[in-house]
Amino acid sequence: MANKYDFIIAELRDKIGTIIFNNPSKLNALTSAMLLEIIEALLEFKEEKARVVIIRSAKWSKVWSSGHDINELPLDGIDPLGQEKPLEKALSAIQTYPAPVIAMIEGSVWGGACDLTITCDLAIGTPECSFAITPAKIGVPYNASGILHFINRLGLSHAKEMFFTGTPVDAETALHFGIINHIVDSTDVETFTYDLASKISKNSPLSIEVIKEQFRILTNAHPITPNAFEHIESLRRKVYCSEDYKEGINSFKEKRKPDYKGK
Ligand code: YXS
Repeated sequence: MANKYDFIIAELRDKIGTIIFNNPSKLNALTSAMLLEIIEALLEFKEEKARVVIIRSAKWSKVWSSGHDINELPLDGIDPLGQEKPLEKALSAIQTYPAPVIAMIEGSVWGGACDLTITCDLAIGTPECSFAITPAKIGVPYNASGILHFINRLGLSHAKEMFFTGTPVDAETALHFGIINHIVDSTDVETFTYDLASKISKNSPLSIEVIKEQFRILTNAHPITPNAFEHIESLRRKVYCSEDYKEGINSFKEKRKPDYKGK
């Protein structure tokens, strides 16, 4: 499979697909262009009937991904995390991919990339990996589907601690919180991850596909009333139309600490 992408490398071997982030100059920030390439690569793997997909950064990465490209966060009153956005579409593509997607983590993981990690079915991290979900740091009103990913994966109290503090958790804590399934030394993490993928790839793809879809349906089975949804959206709109939202993004761009006023 010839690699035709600019910001990722896509490989397929023995029914195992691999997506390698390849935008080191931006610390693998999840730009729209990179996210659309991830979606396209997953479609390719689906056509090739890849039975497992591994998403990773280059070997020995210090930063797995610095999260959503902050320069692409809108400042004009548009929802930064609307369902039509490439990040949400990529998360949905991972959730609906008809086989397990495994995140192999080397380095630090930030914001939307942390959501991407826990949206994958499994995650393997090295002892040096860390994870931070950062909307509170940047003043972003995270969305309900993203918060549900964290509740489902980490449980309420761990999810609340990560969202409210916005600070990175280390590999041991990430294992305790359920973000990662295993901690494996950097020298062995590739062998471990591909052995795991190979084991899965030899099981029944039809059975795994329907089991994964049941996990997705059952974990998303949180019916809320239209009023509740509209209430959430009106609260979120107040935040992404606030001065504090602009302050969070501008302070990052100006490389200074934000001064939030609560309005
Ligand atoms: O100064 P230059 O032009 O070289 O650019 C710097 C950074 O501005 C840039 N950069 C980013 N640009 C856009 N979006 C990003 N997420 C981003 N992260 C970094 O990359 C160049 C090198 O960064 P620098 O000098 O800070 O590197 P470092 O090695 O000292 O520090 C690496 C990090 C990752 C610890 C640091 O760059 C950092 O804290 N980045 C922001 C991580 C973060 O908060 N990401 C969340 C993005 S917002 C998001 O994902 C969601 C919307 S939410 O917030 O809701 O979760």
